[in-house]
Amino acid sequence: MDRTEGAATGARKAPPGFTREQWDRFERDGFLVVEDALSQDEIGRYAEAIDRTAANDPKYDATKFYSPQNVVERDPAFAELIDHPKHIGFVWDVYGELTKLHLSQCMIRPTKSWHNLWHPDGARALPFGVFSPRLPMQLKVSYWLTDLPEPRMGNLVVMPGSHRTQYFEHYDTHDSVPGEQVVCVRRGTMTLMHCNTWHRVEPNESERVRKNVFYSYAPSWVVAEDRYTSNPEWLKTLTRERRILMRSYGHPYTNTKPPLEDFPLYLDRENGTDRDAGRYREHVELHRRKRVTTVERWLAAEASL
Ligand SMILES: O=C(O)CCC(=O)C(=O)O
Repeated sequence: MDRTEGAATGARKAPPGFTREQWDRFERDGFLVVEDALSQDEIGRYAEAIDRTAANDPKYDATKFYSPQNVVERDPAFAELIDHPKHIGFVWDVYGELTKLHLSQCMIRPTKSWHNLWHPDGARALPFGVFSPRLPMQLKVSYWLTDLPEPRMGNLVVMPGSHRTQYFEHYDTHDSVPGEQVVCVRRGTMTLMHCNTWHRVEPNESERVRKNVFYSYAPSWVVAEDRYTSNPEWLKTLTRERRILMRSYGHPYTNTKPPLEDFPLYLDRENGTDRDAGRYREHVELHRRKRVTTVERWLAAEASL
């Protein structure tokens, strides 16, 4: 039986995610740019949240690179970004019902501050890509809150297609490499990066201070990057989806097998159902059912061609 069961949990349909063309580009490059994702109001609100966070932090030094983590707990504007409708559907297309916020971070990159060497995200000694050579075990969303029209403004630099290799000659250097993409963006742009994509950061030789946020997502069973669990009082202030996405479980294995009340995270965006029709006998409970992700469906269709 095909059921629509949002009413019991208050679950909502998943917001829009990848178009097929966007997914193909993301798979090809390990990187995707979506311009004008944020309104001017949102750009202002999130930039102000970064300024507030810095102003409230005794460790902040305006001359230095600043990148606090688990910022969702520091400011309501950052909590709002946990499931921002401009990106959460993209993430859900990959991680489906086990989506977790892996890291929330804001960044300030002033003139001549420290900048990263070439690296992929995640484990180095045995990278995520060894186990998951195609799908990202971690997906990094960024909202760019400063115009970065030219190189040497503290831009992110990616090597398109490099997510398919475990080795990169320029690892741990600042080398400028033929074929690299210096990410020059208008504020309000969203980018999505595959964790295996090799990337570095340009020096900031401009007078402009770069501000952005990074929100990474992963399957719930990958250990989060910036916390063990979240403050229970703070969790109570969140909406249902945001609370689930934090995956603040008292026992570690619950990340692998979340409880029934955390399902569905979202209803199917097309037909509003909480389960895939015709897969299981009726008695199998929702949290014990595998549900096919959008990306999985696309890969399966490709494989059967
Ligand atoms: O700041 C950036 O553009 C990228 C930072 C980075 O390399 C990282 O967080 O892994």
